[in-house]
Amino acid sequence: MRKVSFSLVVCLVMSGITFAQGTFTDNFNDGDMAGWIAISNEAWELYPTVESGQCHMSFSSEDENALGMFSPVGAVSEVSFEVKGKSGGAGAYYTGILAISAEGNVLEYHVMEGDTLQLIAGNMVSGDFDVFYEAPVNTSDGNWHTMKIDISGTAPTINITIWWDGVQKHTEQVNDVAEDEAYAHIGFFSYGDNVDMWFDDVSMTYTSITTDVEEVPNIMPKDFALFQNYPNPFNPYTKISYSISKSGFVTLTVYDILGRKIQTLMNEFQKQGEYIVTFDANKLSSGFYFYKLKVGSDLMETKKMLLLQ
Ligand SMILES: [Ca+2]
Repeated sequence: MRKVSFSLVVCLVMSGITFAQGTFTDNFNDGDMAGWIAISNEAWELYPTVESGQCHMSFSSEDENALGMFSPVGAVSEVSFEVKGKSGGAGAYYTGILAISAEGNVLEYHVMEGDTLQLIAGNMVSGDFDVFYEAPVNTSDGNWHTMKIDISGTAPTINITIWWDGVQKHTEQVNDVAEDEAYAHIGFFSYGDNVDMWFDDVSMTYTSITTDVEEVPNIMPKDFALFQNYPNPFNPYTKISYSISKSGFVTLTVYDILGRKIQTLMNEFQKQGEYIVTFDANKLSSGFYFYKLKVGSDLMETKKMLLLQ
């Protein structure tokens, strides 16, 4: 059962910046992962599934591959994210929490590797990774292990702390974060040759930040709809339509398979109604892309589309 609580929405209008706090939980017991953004090596077209009330990432191959899930709440800051993980036996090179900045280029954290817990902080662009070795742990013991990451503070200084089974394993302060890099997409993933991992019981508190908005309309989840693009697959044009039943600040953004922002199709205050936007993928390569509609401060929905050049 996926549960998004908007009861904590608090609006502080300061210099055109609006902060909205929220919580998100998912125990996958309803059998779906609506709203999650699944990621995969696009050549494989393999994605996480929901089985027996748990998220399952599984494949067997000698070719390294990765499966992952970004949380439905989009790029956030001041976030505390926790998820349980369990190995089904085949193991994985890396399994852990994924944190990628809103610009798609800053941080990735791996929480465990094989039978040894390692903490790896890296830059997605430069490829530079610092490895922090910790005591060996058995991730193939069939037991659930809890992974948690906190990202606190605002640009230019943020603090990142990681826990493993409730024990703090790593903390660091980053002092040169750009404002739009302080927000991160948070999720979890597995990477390796043979992966058989289960995840469950996601919980998250976060702050989403919107700039240049004077007020946040009171829009409930049923008050907007994002429709599947048409045509799909497409080459190179497709139309994306959505409807909002109350006025609000609307952003419609296209991301690639790694969560990097490709194009902002809409970014303005709109009145209630139905809207159609044409997406031109003429300069993009074939593959899956995601489009995310955000209405107000933290109500959003994501859908996947396929470009075949
Ligand atoms: Ca469950």
